[in-house]
Amino acid sequence: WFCSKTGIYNSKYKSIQLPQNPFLDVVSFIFSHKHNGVSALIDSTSGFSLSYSNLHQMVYSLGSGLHEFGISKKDVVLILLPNTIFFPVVFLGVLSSGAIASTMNPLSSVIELKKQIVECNVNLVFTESDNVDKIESLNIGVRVIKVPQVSNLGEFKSESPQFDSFRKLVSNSPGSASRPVINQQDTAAILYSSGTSGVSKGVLLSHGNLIAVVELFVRFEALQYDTRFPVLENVYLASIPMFHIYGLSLFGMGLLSLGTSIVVMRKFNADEMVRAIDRYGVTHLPAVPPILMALTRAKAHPRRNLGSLKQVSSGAAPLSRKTIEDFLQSFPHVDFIQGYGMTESTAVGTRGLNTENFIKYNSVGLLAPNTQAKVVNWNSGSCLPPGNSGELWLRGPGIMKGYLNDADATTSAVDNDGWLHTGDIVSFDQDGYLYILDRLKEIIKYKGFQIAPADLEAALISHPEILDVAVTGYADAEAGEVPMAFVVKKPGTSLSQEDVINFVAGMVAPYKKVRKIVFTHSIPKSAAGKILRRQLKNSLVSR
Ligand code: AYL
Repeated sequence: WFCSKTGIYNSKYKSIQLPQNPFLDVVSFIFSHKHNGVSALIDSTSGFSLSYSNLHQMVYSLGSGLHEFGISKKDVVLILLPNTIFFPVVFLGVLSSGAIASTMNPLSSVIELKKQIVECNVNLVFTESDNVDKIESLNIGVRVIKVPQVSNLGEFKSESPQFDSFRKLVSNSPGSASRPVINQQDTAAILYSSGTSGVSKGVLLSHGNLIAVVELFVRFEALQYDTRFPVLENVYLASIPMFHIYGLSLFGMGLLSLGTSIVVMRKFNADEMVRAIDRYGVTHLPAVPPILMALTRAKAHPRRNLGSLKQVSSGAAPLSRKTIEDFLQSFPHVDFIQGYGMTESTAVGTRGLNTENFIKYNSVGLLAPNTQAKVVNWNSGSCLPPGNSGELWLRGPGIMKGYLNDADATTSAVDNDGWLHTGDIVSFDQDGYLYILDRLKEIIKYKGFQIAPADLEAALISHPEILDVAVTGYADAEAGEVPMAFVVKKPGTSLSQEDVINFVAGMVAPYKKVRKIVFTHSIPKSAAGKILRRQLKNSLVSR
């Protein structure tokens, strides 16, 4: 699996034959897998559910009905929704129409919304009532389809006119309109990520990329575990968001090809999570580090059972050894694994695999099938063998098409040979297991969410009393990191730390808020004008 001549790490798994037909879309691929699953998506608070046949009918109905809203192939539809059983309906419906889905955190600010709508040239937005005003305030004439909240389904069923469009879209009999021809190379989704530097950018993912994650991550893992955890008996809890690639791969796509049931939580909340696990007999919980901590705390509660859990996985951010140990002490019988991926690799990367006598909790696991890696010394460019640390490069069918309207960023992220330069510092061990050691790139990870320092710097510098600024991450036990800003004030101004925090809070989604401010006299920069973030971080230690 490691070739010392080329410096390439190959997956230890046998490669999987991906569909060869160039005219294939991910929705047809997902629904081409037959299974006997009944309940597809269950709302955690009300218990309201969509069966697999409901899902199939609604997806194709929505897909064929969208042309009545002026949507044709390659138009961009924004999905501005929290986790809801309707998220996969809208996402897959949009894709089956040949249009492109762009996803976004529904708590985004008006400024962030406008940026994405304009950049992606969005034609139509699906959202819930609470966001309609925000979109209308932009005054850019984009059409909005209101999606009912599951907690208010009564209103939907009582034929309230506000949901006419949605009702009409999901209740056509599918098959009435002919389906467009979609090529695997066609763009299917635009998700946002900053990559290794700069502001957040649209990541263009093709139908082929999405087919890759369905097959190489989600189906592969579930089928590998099938003898221990039979796929049709699995009940997943969707507490991580579907607008992000991790939740989208699982709950918006891959698991829906397997017939498992997914309990959907609108937003992460520790008490509700625990209630939902016991109420629905949840067996599988894909998580991020803070969710793991919340589970460990919940287990201490004598009235909670949580005995149904069979597998918990963590990804999207570093996990401390202590968090893993505490978790395992509370849940000795739960299979725990880590996974690693990026938006730019469509979440295809590595996943842990435990067998009875072979367990490596601290590792993020083995390379997915059909996936290759290199570990590259960032000074010399040489490729390193197991046991050495360097930057991880990834190659395989999950690697994105590129960034939207940004050829320069694309070429610096994916080189001519197809290698994605991840910006993560890693090493492989002698068994081919990967360890994430550090980050070369700028992004801040707050509870697994990405925050681009450049986005916050742009917001801060627009303040009339701020001369210069640099943003970096500050270690936090619960969130992993929180954004911290070094601010140079204009002389003679009375700006307080609180003023700065409130100023940014008005411009960005709540999770992106700057939570710590340090006033300083100057920002260290390289000769080329690049902010020296490490130096700034280190300066804190020596203060
Ligand atoms: P993005 N440990 C440490 N850092 C991680 C891990 C991990 N397990 N997983 C992701 N990261 C960091 O685009 C790393 O810096 O996608 C990486 O470059 O929001 C960055 O997060 C990517 O952030 C999977 C597959 C989780 C995918 C994911 C989440 C992908 C997050 C589990 O099996």
